Amino acid sequence: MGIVSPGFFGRRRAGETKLPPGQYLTEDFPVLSAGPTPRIELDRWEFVITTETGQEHRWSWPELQALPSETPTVDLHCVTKWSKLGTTWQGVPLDTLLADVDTAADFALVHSYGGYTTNLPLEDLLDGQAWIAYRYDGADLTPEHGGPARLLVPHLYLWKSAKWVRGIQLLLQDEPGFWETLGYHDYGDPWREQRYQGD
Ligand SMILES: Nc1nc2c(c(=O)[nH]1)N[C@H]1C(S)=C(S)[C@@H](COP(=O)(O)O)O[C@H]1N2
Ligand SMILES: [Mo]
Repeated sequence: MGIVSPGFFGRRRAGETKLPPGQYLTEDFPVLSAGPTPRIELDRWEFVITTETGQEHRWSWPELQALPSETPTVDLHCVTKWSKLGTTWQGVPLDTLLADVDTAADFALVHSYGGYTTNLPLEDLLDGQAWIAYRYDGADLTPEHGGPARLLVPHLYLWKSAKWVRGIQLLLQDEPGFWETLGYHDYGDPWREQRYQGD
């Protein structure tokens, strides 16, 4: 009895709290944006995955909506130390969007409308860990929280969850995004408190 593989409980280690080190709980949903909130008309909206060879895979808004979606309930951890537990979203898993993409890339640089970028290993977008989310708490995602659609990759600090997501560039070599260039950690695992470079 009691033989459970380490990955069985997912990212939450057995016996640990749901609050990563250095974080505090908040009930409200703070808005953190490095610039103005872009407004994107849905008939102009598109999401594009670009491979390292320049091959493009595009989805219009109706095409994204037509894909099977999931409704993950996840905990959010911001590097400014607030955590919000049990948030419910609706979106398309990146597994679905990447399924037909032929790539040898190990890295992803996420691009947003408005110019924000953030980087992460491609494998962190796979295996049910990341979504293009367009609904939050049963309603369309509001512009300040990233609507029409944002990346949701809750196992990393929330700056990796690019709001107003426009596309993902697949890369053979890692390239830092906006906050990573300014000294934030390349990976950003809240459970290892990877806030800044060198952590
Ligand atoms: N495009 C874009 N995405 C972004 C940001 C941003 O400034 N621009 N801020 C990041 C940071 S630092 C955090 S903590 C979260 C905040 O998401 P929220 O405003 O929905 O709480 O969005 C992340 N995604
Ligand atoms: Mo943040």
